[in-house]
Amino acid sequence: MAHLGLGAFHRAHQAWFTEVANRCGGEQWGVAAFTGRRPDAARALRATGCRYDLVVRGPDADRRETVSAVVEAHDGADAVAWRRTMATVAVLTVTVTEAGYLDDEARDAEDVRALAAGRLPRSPAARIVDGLRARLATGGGGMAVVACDNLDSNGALLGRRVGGLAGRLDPDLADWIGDEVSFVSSVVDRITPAPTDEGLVTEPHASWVLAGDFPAGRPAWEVAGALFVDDVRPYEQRKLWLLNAGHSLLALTGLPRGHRTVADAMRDPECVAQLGELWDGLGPVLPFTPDELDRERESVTARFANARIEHSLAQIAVDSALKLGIRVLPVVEERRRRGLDAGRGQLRTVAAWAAAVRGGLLDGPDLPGSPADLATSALRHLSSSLADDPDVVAELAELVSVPDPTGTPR
Ligand code: CS2
Repeated sequence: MAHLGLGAFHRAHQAWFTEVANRCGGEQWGVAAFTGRRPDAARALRATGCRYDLVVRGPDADRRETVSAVVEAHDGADAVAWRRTMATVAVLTVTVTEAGYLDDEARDAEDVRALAAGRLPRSPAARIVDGLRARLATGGGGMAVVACDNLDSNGALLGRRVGGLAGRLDPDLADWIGDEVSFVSSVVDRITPAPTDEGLVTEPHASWVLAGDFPAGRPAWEVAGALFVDDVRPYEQRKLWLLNAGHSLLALTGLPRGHRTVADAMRDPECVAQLGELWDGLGPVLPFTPDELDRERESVTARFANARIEHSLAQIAVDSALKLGIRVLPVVEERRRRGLDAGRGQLRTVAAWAAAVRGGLLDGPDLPGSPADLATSALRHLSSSLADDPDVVAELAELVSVPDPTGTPR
């Protein structure tokens, strides 16, 4: 199998699932991994023969595991290795962050020109088109592309991006992709902070829920706990709206309160109360019973509170505007569709983002000063439809005007 986006998360998640599947005997799989944005990651991994240790850090103790499922590490710009690999693998897994799924007309046009000229394009979707074209040219059959980033219907979205770009290049290639390549949606979960001198630290919890076909086979990831389902949506919404939105809330409200890590923020009763308020907003919109949601809240609370994991709030705050559009605004939209208010915890997260941008803590658009204008322009930036809802604007305006003890509105 191949992987695009070699980073800490891949090594702690998909590579680890493959490692555990291999350990149980049966078919042995290896990963040829390609970096997305950091060629140095491939060099560093090659230096250890692609083997590495994971420090699995529970609340009380560590466990060390050696992973040897990654068998090749390549600079993502190595077109020869990419095409050779994509011609033969059964599965490609992808972790390219939320930003990797964005379409951008100028970049897409440049990518289509690069593809037409036989050069390796820049965006992940266009790279996949390049690899699939090499596969078709050498007579390769169908394969699976598994999206592993924190977005709603990630596989379907990636499939549309790849199909759209392929169609602009070569309709026959687009038809072949449509017929033979399966875009699998998946929900991934394992808290893995950016590695430090101490190496690659991850939490004990690891989950993976997948929906889609694997026309050329796959590792037996289920032995490591992966779940194969018909529809990932309920799992995806629960993960994005509860855990990931919780992370964003803690980052955006915790940073201005002087906290550095998720666990630090979890020691602040105010942050914990806001997290509870955010999660209370999910009850009416998630297809799980109150008991199931309570259990999930408890489990995520314990994971966030694991003080032996140093998960930096600044790392989570990166790309906040994009993340809120995926983790928080869909909840507001769903609540409004059901005739409910916007959700106070959800709007508090938006207000915290607006305050952080205005206070220069985060990069973002120019936001005007008065609460009503600020609320409208923040919403306009994050979600085109909500800014036209006067109730949502009014509720948000009320929250952005509340000053916190450090003097930053939140
Ligand atoms: C986090 C995620 O950085 C972030 O935005 O919310 O990386 C989170 O740690 C993972 O999705 C956990 O599975």
